[in-house]
Amino acid sequence: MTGGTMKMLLFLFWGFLFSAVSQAQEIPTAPSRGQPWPMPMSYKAGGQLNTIDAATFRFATQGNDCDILREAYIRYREAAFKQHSERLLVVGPLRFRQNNLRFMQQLRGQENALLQQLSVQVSTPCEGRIYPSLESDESYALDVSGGQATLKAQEVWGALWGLETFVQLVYTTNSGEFVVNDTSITDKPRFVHRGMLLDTGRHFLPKRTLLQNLDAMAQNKLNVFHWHIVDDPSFPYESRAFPELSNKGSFYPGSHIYTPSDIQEIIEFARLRGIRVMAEFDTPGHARSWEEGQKGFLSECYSGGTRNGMYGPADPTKNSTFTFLKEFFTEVASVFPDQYIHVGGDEVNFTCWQSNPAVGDFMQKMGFGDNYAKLEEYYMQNLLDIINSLGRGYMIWQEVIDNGAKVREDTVVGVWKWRNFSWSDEMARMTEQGYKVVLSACWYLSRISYGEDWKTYYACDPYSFKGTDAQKSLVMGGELAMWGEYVDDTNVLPLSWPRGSAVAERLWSPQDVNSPVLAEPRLVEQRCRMVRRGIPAQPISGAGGCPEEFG
Ligand code: CP6
Repeated sequence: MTGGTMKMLLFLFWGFLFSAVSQAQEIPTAPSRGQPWPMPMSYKAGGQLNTIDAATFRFATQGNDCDILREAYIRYREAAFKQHSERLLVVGPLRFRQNNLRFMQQLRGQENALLQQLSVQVSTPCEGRIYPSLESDESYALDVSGGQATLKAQEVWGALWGLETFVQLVYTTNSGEFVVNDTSITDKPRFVHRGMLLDTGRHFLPKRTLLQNLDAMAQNKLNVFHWHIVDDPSFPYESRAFPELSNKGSFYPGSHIYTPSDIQEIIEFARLRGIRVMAEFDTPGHARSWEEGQKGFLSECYSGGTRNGMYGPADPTKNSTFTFLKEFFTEVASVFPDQYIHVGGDEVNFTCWQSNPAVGDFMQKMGFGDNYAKLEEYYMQNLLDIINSLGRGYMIWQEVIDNGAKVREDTVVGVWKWRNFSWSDEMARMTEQGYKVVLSACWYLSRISYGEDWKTYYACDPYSFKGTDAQKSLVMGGELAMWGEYVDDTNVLPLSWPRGSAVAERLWSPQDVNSPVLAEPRLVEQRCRMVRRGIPAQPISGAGGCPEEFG
């Protein structure tokens, strides 16, 4: 038997089986395929199908047009039709496929409507270099019915998410047709800050992987790339003003660095997807790598009255520390356009400061006694004043507030630590003091464990703390965190996806969309969709597969 005959027989067999199954089942009112992730605020879908001809389908802007939309159409055309139809199309000659389609249509008792375009209407002008922000309107409405499809959004940011949703609704029938069910969606995010932390200080991540990850974030409607760019082990950020920082402090100078043009490209790529890039330069702790190219930035540690060659946190006793920081962050503010800069402030170890006699003298002079939290507060206060003078807001880790620093009222506090057995206490404490908070304590995806741990991430709700409505309104959202100790280019994407999708739905969808049982089939489909669109997303349920995973 030839391969061709074999294929045809197989096709006939599957066609027979399919028709038997189809006749036995009710036509579902909501499709089992083409379901969006994260779940929209309101989602209604009917059994009526609209067929799309990939060759002639178009996105049609009504009114406001801009580069963001035009670029998105190019991406989303590719994503919509990058499906397994090509695989199935090779099975059997054309007349069989057409027969099968006709048969399916008879089953339904009516012809599918032909969907020729998606009309896109954005109310606010979007031309020019506009960036997403905490104030962005991300809402949209999407309707597909009887061969007509419209997407309406106030701002282009909502339109981008609407395009993502639309493309997720497209799937292929067994006969290889692209179809969308009649659908009506009104949608907006539950939280404004839906972030992902990537750590490029422990292991370098190449630019192409960061870009690919931004694509994955957009597929899950995450809107903040929190770039923990440098840390103790390495300083890959190439500074124009202080080139020695990366020349001396990166793992492989010249290759494992982010040049100004790399960073510009990453920010632009993110902007076109409605994603903010918030850089974190963590000090005074976690800053060992800074010392290599900026001698004297860190305090020296002592043993038995003499220097022991070790370094501690940044040295708050010298004026030169703050003149350097002012110049450095002035550059950072010119490189990263986001309204917020993350300045760290976590895990400051006092033992080195305690060992250093000059630090001791400074403590006395400042009247801090032996309260080293006061010294940390002094450092952070100076740094925050610098960021403030640059006209930027700042995000910090929770310890800065724990230590009593006075900060701007629009400060966003990252809650990462479990205190008294619960991060809830910390959320309550911070919001009680009127600070905006972003939760990451329950979303350390870099923690590797066996089994379906996406369910624990899915179950964590940022409102799970005791507080008033006013306190709850200070919750900006959350972030999944991919700390880099055991994460590099070989595993960052599989570890992040689709486990990160679980966090993304928690941050986007209404609070009551929280059943892991209902989520699982949609998450499996989302994972396959990500694989299809080029993201090596790992499997999440005990068994199964995607039709095109080995394509
Ligand atoms: N690196 C930096 C880290 C962590 C933090 N800051 C961290 C600590 C403990 C856990 C997860 C992450 N690796 N710079 C704390 C924000 Cl469990």
